[in-house]
Amino acid sequence: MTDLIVTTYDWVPKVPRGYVRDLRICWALKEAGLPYRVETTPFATREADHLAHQPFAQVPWLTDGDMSIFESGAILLHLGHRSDNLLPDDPQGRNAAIAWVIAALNSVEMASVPWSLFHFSGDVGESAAWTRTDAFLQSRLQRLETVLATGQWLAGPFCVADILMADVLRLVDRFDGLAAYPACRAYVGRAISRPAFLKAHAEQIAHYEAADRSRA
Ligand SMILES: N[C@@H](CCC(=O)N[C@@H](CS)C(=O)NCC(=O)O)C(=O)O
Repeated sequence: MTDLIVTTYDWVPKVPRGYVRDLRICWALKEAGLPYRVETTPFATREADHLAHQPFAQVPWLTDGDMSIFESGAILLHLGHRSDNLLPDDPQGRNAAIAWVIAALNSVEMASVPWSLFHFSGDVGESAAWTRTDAFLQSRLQRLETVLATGQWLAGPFCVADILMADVLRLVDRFDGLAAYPACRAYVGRAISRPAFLKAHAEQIAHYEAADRSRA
């Protein structure tokens, strides 16, 4: 019996499928070869039990025995301590990986999420707000392009920082936002051609298709 449980929604609309953040966790678990199972929480209602695990009523969260951990970055770092496939074990490599985990979330995703929201709402015309948001993301991508042009992965070997950064950039690529950044795009391509990503992605799509069938 496995003690690692990833909780995600029981159902989501079609648009976010393949991008729900439990994928980051399942991808990492597969990279590490750690057994786990997926449980669900209602999408339609956010009950007290959900808030007890995730204070913003979001997903994912991970249960590891008696511990419950929320925030995809925190979960990935937790898992990193269980597998050298996820975090290098030398101090320099480990610190670099942790720095890139935080950079993916706090320097790149901080710019990419508002940028993506403009795209989801189709509001990418001439407004000052869009122009500012786009410029913010471009400034991050320009720097990242230089970094990714010089190495295959962010911190030496593939690690949780690459899971996060590739997942963040994958959403930008969905709206063709990496067209001017060939190194970023090639990096995403390398990451998402890994068997662990392909399996985690296929399982997320299948999970929500099964949910559609049980609602029909
Ligand atoms: N910072 C959180 C973000 C979690 C998040 O945005 N989850 C989305 C699914 S990918 C969600 O639950 N959205 C529904 C909502 O915010 O109500 C993390 O990385 O875990």
